[in-house]
Amino acid sequence: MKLYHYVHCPFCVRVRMALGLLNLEYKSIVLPYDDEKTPLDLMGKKMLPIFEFKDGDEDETTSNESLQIIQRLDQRNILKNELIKEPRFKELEELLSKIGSDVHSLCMPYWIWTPEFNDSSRKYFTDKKEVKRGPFKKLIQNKDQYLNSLNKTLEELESELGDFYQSDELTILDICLASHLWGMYIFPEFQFSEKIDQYLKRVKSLTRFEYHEDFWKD
Ligand SMILES: N[C@@H](CCC(=O)N[C@@H](CS)C(=O)NCC(=O)O)C(=O)O
Repeated sequence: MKLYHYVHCPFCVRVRMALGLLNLEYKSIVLPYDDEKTPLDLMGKKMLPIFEFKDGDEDETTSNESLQIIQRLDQRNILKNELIKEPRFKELEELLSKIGSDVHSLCMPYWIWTPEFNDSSRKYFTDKKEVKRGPFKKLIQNKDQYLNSLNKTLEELESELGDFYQSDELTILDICLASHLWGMYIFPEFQFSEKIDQYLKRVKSLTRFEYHEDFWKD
């Protein structure tokens, strides 16, 4: 099995966390962000994650929808995947979109300096993202605005956290939430509250997740 992914992409992180939790072996391929050809050839659009299931599976063998990929991998339904059909998943999606907006504004200017990027993919990413969000320099100059907004959301989130999100067991909701928050570990001097940090560490441990492991393995 093969996963094509971007390290910074929360939807890709979802799949990596699920693969880790399920302890499944796969080939990890971090695509340069400016590689348009590979995703277009595989799926007809430039969007990751792309997952290639083992040859011989009856269903189609590639997918690029994180939740579908996870549902198919999680054959014993350890993550309670039916939760994505409940109304509370809609609520979580609204929360994720609030979190995602601030996390992206804060972290994109830093993600581009992580080992995932080279000069050409950094330029491609910056040019593309600055169209929507404005110059990265301005995002950093206005960081307090995004940090205040994020901290307010995180304060509200805390009341929903027991050991896990609205649950004492890890579910698909935690995979979605933790993967959206994870990028903030890159932001200089940012600290999650003790409660959220411990929560993320619990998810990390169960999912055997190492953010940049692709760059440090033998
Ligand atoms: N619905 C998809 C969303 C995946 C997605 O939005 N991926 C983004 C990266 S975070 C992407 O590949 N966008 C195209 C691009 O950035 O060029 C999923 O859940 O897998």
